[in-house]
Amino acid sequence: MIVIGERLNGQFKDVEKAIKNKDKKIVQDLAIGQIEAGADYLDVNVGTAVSSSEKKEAMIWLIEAIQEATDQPLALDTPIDAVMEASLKAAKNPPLINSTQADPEQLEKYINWALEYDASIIALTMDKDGVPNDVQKRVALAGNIVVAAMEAGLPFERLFIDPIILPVSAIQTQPGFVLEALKQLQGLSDPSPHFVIGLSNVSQTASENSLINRTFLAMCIAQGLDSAILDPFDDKLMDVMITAELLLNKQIYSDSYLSAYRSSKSN
Ligand code: THG
Repeated sequence: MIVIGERLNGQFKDVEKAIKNKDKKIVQDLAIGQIEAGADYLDVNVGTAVSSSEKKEAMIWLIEAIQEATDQPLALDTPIDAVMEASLKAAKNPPLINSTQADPEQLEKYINWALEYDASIIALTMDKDGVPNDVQKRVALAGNIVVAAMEAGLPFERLFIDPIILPVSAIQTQPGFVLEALKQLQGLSDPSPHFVIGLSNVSQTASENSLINRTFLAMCIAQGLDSAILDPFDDKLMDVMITAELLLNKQIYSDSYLSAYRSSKSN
């Protein structure tokens, strides 16, 4: 699994406060901690910590604070074009663009940025009409995304398709749609793109969020999910992720497979 640590997001109170107070230590501790817990990328999102006009400055401050502590690649998480472009310029190592929607013009612009900056890219199976309320449109938009990547010459190893999970507390049919879309999208192209979700969305406003997250993660991995934006500090979640991959024969079994996986990540 390609793990994208979700914790450097202004949605979290500690990060919001750090952005407002320009407290680098909190940011840097979260960066190092997530890497030690198994994050391959660090998602960076200012959230609602600052007003729209201050988002670019806040994002650059966050990126620079993180990069003083680590060279781990970043997932640049912003829906604003100007903030994305400035973030791409600020990122030291080839980042992951998070994200573009599947409308042709935005896809073309963002895929061209991925090529220009040597970046990878997450493309969402949604367009200007919003998140599809079914499987079929998700699959159709994923097809458009793959064609756009192919036409632009972006290698599929650098393409992540996100079928978008919404909170189960709000729309209970959505998790099933995501699972079925993942299933239908296997074998979409050879080689396959990656498949990613923002896992914690599924449990937003629910009280059993950790349980819901880890159950849904196991189900998605069984349908071919190979990357997730998640909380790497949730040990039970990470255990489920590692065990799901073991059961799919993607890790070698030994009695100490959990610690073997973790030490392979920290080396
Ligand atoms: N797809 C892609 N990127 C994404 C998402 C996605 N980026 C953002 C988001 N979704 C993934 N990250 C989070 C981070 C936090 C939460 C959910 C998803 C979350 N936060 C708590 C809340 O809002 O209730 C904060 C709780 C707290 O402070 O402890 O749930 O889908 N490509």
